Amino acid sequence: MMKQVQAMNLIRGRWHESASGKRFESLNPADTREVIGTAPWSGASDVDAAVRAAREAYPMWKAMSRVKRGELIDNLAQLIKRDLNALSELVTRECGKPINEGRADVVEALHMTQYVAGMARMPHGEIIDSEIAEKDAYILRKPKGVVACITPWNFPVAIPLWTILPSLLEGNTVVFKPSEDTPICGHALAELFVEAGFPPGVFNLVHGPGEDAGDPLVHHPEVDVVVFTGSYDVGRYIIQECAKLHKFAAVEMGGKNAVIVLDDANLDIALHAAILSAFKTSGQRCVSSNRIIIHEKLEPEFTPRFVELAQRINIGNGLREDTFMGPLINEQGVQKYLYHNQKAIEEGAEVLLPGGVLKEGEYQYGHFVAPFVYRMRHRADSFALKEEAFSPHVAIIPVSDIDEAIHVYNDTKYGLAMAVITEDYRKWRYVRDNCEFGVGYVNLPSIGAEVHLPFGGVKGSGNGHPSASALFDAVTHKVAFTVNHSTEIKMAQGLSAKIG
Ligand code: UN1
Repeated sequence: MMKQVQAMNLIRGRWHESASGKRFESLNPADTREVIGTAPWSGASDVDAAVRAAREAYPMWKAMSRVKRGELIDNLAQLIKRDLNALSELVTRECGKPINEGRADVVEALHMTQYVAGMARMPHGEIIDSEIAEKDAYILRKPKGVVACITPWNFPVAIPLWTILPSLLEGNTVVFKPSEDTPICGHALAELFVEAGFPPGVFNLVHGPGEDAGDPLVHHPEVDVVVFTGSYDVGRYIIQECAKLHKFAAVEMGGKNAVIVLDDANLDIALHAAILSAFKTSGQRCVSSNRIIIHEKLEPEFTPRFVELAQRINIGNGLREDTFMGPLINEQGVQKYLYHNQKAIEEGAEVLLPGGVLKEGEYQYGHFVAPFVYRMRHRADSFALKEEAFSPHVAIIPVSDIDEAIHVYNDTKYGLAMAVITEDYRKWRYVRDNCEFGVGYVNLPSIGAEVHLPFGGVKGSGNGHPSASALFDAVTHKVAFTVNHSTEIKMAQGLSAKIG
């Protein structure tokens, strides 16, 4: 058993306990007898100290050259590379996903770090002509101030860096609140920020649950921007609270994504894409697909093969290289999975794989569940077909043509990821133009986005401010700036500049 980590809050470059002195445990979801570590249970006064530190560091940080800020981010990239294996293992132990996925999480974090460091030397504004020859006009970007980054457990290294790094490069300072399910990954990241040489107060971290630490952070008057990735309910609450306080929020929420298999699909690609979309990360990505929408002509051949593959999936401790599916994150995750399965049965699902909680042998101390697969025609009033299950819960939904496939895809409150399987460019183009999503794929799974693309959805999946490479837009103001180099004032739009 590895040594337990004593995570701390990081405020103004120093490690702190919470004011209450209370701590909470982070357990390994594959074996809850293993305590990965403990973290301070923070409240409003800890949040206040972190936000004040960020506010005080802001003038110094935004005055620093953007290229210098980029160099600190490059230092961080070197450290992530150095610690890649240790971080990957920590991700797997703390959030349960298989080691190959733990590694992909850290590699994705590294890619984001390299991308943002490189952006430091890229053009950062635009020169644009004025109507008046003697005026030079520019579009500049200015930072917004203090950014609160509130992130989920399922990508405990990558998603924090999607949001923290663009904020920092642009000259904002940051207060980071990692998920209470993965505080030790958050702590490991904070240690690297310190080692990389970021000045005190530029990057701060407070641990704790949403109600006690997240809520005061969202409401703090000195926080200018809230960037959140997580559930629909919390995201919606954050948007509403920020609107009342006149502060900016960029939120990424859930999805009820789908793989759409059209009548001309290559069946092997369809099967492979469907299995990866449904079961990687045990269905716990916001881009996981709970739905396979398939043309009824192919469905009878597809379904038995899909069920056979789903049955063969290796479920176990993620530290084993041959594990395909690790545990769910916690008991609430298991309850949510069971609730969705029960709802599907009540709504008339034809159950093809009964799934269920695994408790025998090596599963005894973890939150392991098996794939639940069912066939069901779409129903507008269904809960199971329309609400996110965040678990290996998969509906196979037969449809009679491409228009019905598009209608079914769109008939949820979400609009995040969409994958279509077809050999026909006219068909994928039609699907692309008529489905509502933010991340789309052809002949691929609905998972697997890369950091230099925007990441975000429409409808209930987001509020129009995508993350990853697109986050630069959320954490900067585009400023118009015009300079007159004549000795006279001349106005645009033919407006007279004469006085009297
Ligand atoms: C998430 O699903 O929560 O597209 C983020 C992917 C990853 C990121 C997923 N690059 O699967």
